[in-house]
Amino acid sequence: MRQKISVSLVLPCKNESRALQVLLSSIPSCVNEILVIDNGSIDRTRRIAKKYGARVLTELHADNGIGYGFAMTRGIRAAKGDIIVCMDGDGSYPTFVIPSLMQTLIKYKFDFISCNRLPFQKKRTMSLLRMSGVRLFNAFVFVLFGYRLKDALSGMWVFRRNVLSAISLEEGGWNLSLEIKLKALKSPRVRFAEYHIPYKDRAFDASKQSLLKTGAQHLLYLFAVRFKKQTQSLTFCLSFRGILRSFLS
Ligand SMILES: Nc1nc2c(ncn2[C@@H]2O[C@H](COP(=O)(O)OP(=O)(O)OP(=O)(O)O)[C@@H](O)[C@H]2O)c(=O)[nH]1
Ligand SMILES: [Mg+2]
Repeated sequence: MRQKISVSLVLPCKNESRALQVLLSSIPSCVNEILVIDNGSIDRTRRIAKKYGARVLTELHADNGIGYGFAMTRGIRAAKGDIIVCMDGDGSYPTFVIPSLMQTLIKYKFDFISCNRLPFQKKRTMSLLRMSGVRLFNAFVFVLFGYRLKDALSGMWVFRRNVLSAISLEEGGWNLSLEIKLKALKSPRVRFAEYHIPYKDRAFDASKQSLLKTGAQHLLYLFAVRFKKQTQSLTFCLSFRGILRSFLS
């Protein structure tokens, strides 16, 4: 008899009560466990999450006020499912694609699927600045690492639990999104694919994003990772990055 595969959904959330309510009312039945990782929300995020049966975890670590990566990593480590789905809790990523993502992962024996928002099928569904940023970082990832991604900055991905033994997650802020994809791509044990999804800009609550600041942090991260071996001066790279990051904050 074939064993049922369990699925965990990991949602980092900070003050997302309205979006979370909409998101949690549209979870497909293949999801067995929902984890909401809160980082000091002062709205009804925790209450809404509990109302819909989610496990609510608290992760108070933050990097210049942003705890996205810490929260995501905490949720990933706590998830019990054989397959782990990660996405923003702001309702901008589609929950209805989860069943077909599962099928694709299983049918084609992929280990990690990153969900690409670009190219848009119909009209553009994100700001011009954000879209240009995604294209720019796709190009950086290609030039620096040779990986051709359609969406290097996607906030939705799905992977098998065994991927966690092949990669280590260290980035606490927005860079986690780049880190997890680059590490999965780099690992010879991880079969990686991209899967096209529809995307819409957030409809509720305030964004925690500062696009230019995050863009600068992504850039520093990519260069630090790319050149740490060649220069043999990781300490220098990281402290330089540290100085620049505190300057940018
Ligand atoms: N737990 C936790 N979640 C966070 C933190 N910062 C952001 N998030 C969540 O991470 C997800 C992504 O953040 P967003 O603000 O949507 O960032 P974005 O998608 O780049 O930008 P917008 O959609 O335009 O706001 C959302 O679910 C946020 O609530 C944080 O410090 N802690
Ligand atoms: Mg968002």
